[in-house]
Amino acid sequence: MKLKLLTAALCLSVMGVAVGGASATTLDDTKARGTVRCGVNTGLPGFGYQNDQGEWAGLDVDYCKAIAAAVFNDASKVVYSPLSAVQRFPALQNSEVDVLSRNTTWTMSRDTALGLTFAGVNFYDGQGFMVKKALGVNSALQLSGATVCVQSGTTTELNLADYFASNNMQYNPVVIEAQSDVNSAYDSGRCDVLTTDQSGLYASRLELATPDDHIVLPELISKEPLGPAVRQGDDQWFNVVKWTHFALLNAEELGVTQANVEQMKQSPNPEIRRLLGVEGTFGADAGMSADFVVNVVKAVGNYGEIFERNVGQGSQLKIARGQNALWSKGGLQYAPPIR
Ligand SMILES: N[C@@H](CCC(=O)N[C@@H](CS)C(=O)NCC(=O)O)C(=O)O
Repeated sequence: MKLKLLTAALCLSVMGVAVGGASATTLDDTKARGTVRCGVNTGLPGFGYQNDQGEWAGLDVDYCKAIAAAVFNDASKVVYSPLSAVQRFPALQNSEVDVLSRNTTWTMSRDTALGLTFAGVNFYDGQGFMVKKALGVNSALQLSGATVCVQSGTTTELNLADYFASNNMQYNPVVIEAQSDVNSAYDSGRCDVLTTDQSGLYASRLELATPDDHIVLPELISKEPLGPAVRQGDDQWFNVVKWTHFALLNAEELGVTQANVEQMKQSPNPEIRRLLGVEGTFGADAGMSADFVVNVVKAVGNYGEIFERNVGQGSQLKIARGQNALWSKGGLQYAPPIR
């Protein structure tokens, strides 16, 4: 209920009210306000959702906390705005949020026509399909003629059309704005198939009446590199978000964890000393404190810790690291050095 009211209020402000643009830089405004305004999912387990205590949690939410820890040394200094797929871009464009951290795919048109800038990829994903086991289907190529539930305003809707057209298959789309309604439509049998990012399928399956009656098909029909985005035209803020992300990856690569970050400050390894601000002026040059990475890792852990806690083995989702492993472990996650 609380969530619905919040979303409704936000929706109104997206449609009607012009919230004043940034007067100074986003970093100055953020510091003056004392909070980071973070656009998150309305409720996607593992990524952005409110837990049983009503607290925001998830991999994307930990990025909001990491940015707040980087700027304020206080991960609680975040104002969360739950945004649907359709609401998310206007909210960022109209300066209602400072950063969008919400399972959003980095695409060319979002970088150009929408005027956004992606600060990196914090989850390499791809679009998949879920069906009821009882349908007896084990490949997406058997789905011709199916009714497919899909959310509007997403890359998902576009990829779906491309996939069926390029495989000469027919389908009946049921296009719905709110993902919770998409999920209930599928659960109630209105559609044979549910399609979204594979991460979202595993998250949605947990919320179905009988999760074990459904399978995620093996095909991935698209690349969905998900990551935090900011408005174009403010390189200083872009750097804050980008280097918070890179710091999380570099911390994992260098073995700096939430538990050992304090003692790692004594490390003789020059890369660790630069990362933790013991040497150099890297943090200050970016408008943050010298030891911003210490504050970030103390608050949320390194990237691997964030992953495992929210979507990996420490979570109900149990998603494998796969492409999200570090480059040094066969994955795609790679950060430039602090130099
Ligand atoms: N990654 C895709 C899809 C993102 C997306 O919005 N996915 C849905 C399904 S997992 C979602 O998060 N819906 C929740 C909502 O809109 O409240 C995109 O950026 O367009």
